[in-house]
Amino acid sequence: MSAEQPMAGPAQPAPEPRTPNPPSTGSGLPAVSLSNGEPAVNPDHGRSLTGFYVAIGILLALGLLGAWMWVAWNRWWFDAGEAQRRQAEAAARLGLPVEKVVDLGGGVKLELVLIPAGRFRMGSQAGQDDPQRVGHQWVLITKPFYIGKYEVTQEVWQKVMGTNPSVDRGAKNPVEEVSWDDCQEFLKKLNALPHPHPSPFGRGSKGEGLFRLPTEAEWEWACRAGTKTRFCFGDEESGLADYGWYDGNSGSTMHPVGAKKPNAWGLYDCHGNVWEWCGDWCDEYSHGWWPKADPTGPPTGAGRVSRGGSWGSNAVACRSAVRYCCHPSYRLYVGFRLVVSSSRTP
Ligand SMILES: [Ca+2]
Repeated sequence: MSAEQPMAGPAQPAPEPRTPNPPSTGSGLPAVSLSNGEPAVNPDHGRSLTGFYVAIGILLALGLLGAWMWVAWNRWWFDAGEAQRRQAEAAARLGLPVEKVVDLGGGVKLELVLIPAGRFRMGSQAGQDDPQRVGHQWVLITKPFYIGKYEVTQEVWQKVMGTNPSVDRGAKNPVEEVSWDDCQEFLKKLNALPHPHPSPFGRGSKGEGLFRLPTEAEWEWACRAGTKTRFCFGDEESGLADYGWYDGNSGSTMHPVGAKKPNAWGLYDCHGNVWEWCGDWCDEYSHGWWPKADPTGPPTGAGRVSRGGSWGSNAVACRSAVRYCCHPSYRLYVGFRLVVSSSRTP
């Protein structure tokens, strides 16, 4: 051993080869390697791509489902044939007639029409006049109800109250000059009438079967009869003269009920003749996407809602969505229409 020779140290382990055996791809085939020895194909790459495509597929399916639901949700309106089919179906399920006549005696009758449950968008839509009041609210009407085929007539008011406050007199004219508060007195007396019971539903423990004013939502649902247009018959004011009395055809006076065409559910004079009180206090619509079920308005307010316009209103004020808010003691040009609600679901 020479002095230049290094001293032998402890034995060093043999270095690992730079190119190990080709890693398995799991398929039994070796992965292709680059010159530095790293595999060119990540063994997890195929699974990652599969997961990516599955995720994209799920997202796409959810997107399509959401789009379909959005379209289906917004497509709430229907034509006259469908309106009548739903009305007949509701009557069959309840075992009640579409039209019900309540005899008050002395030849005075109340005629009622069954309105099915349903879903709609209440209020004005963009482009339907009255831009400062464009508003809407999704509403669910969860139970069918009966509503007056006509505005309450003077002979009906006279029969129940023994008086007639109207200025333009006529037995078949709608009663007018009645405040919201006056209507409450009328309802008390009507609901207290003795046997034969006037209610078509019979009475429940929570007020079902009693006559009352329609809610604002019930009124508009009944007036629209499946339409989303400005009027129950369409958008054109030129058609209004066939369906109601307004300042364009009334001759500045009211007219007997039922002289014009009904809507698809058989209601007369929803547009014009007299404004019609609803039960609700006035408030702004919620504008949200979450529907309100059988809304009854806010608990308090300054004015009660009336709907539909009168013989003295212009065509715009007679639209299905127009709402007019008045103090409960207000009387001018205002009458009302009766509702009887059911405790039964459709
Ligand atoms: Ca009316």
